[in-house]
Amino acid sequence: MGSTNDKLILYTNRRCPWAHRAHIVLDELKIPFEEVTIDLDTPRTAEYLAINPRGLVPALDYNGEIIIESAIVANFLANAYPSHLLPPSNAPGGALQRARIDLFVDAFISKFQGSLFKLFTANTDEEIDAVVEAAVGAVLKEVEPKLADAKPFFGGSDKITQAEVLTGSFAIRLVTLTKHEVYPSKLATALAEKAPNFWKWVEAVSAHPSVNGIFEEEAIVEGTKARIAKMKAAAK
Ligand SMILES: N[C@@H](CCC(=O)N[C@@H](CS)C(=O)NCC(=O)O)C(=O)O
Repeated sequence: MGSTNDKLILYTNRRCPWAHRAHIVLDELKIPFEEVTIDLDTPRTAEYLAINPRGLVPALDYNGEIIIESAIVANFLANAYPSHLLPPSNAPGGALQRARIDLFVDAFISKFQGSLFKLFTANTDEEIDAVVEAAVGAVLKEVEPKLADAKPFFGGSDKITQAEVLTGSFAIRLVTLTKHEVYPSKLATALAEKAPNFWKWVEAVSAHPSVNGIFEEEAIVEGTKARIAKMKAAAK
């Protein structure tokens, strides 16, 4: 169980949506921590590779023990510091609600977010339209129905939950990148029109201070543009 004596160090980079998950959970739980920024534009130092041999962010140092992988870090923190984010698994209906959250996150990440990676290499209008159609289709099939009772957050909650901890960084990027035409704006228009539960939820999540508090809009927009240009150049 987490305590006020815990010493936490988060190795992170605020540009990274996976690391952003750890920031959301730490902010929501009001856990003090030390933030160490890892430069992702240069090779990882031997010092950082000793902390995380995978060389990725985030990594969490929890009282001297290293935990890696964003979902594992975020779930560990939500379990160690019980809160509104996750019901206890032994509470009535708790295990089931946790399974619903897991299914929602799985659908969002593997079906919807996964389909967006193709935007990075889509060149023609036809290719872009095909990605938008697949992404909207994935939302309608697997995500929209799971948000029918969102109020405005998952499972009828008025506070964010672990579902938003694990998807919020991608929701805010969806709003921001379509607004700046880094992702096609027709993706936002189609989602708002065809998947109203989803779009209402996306907007509520993006407006939440635990989600937008560390979000550096300009840096994310410019960084994503640069990444897309690099991937398109490599694909030529
Ligand atoms: N599965 C990992 C993914 C983390 C990840 O891909 N982080 C990226 C930044 S967004 C990274 O550290 N990239 C460094 C590199 O590839 O050199 C997680 O969920 O923590």
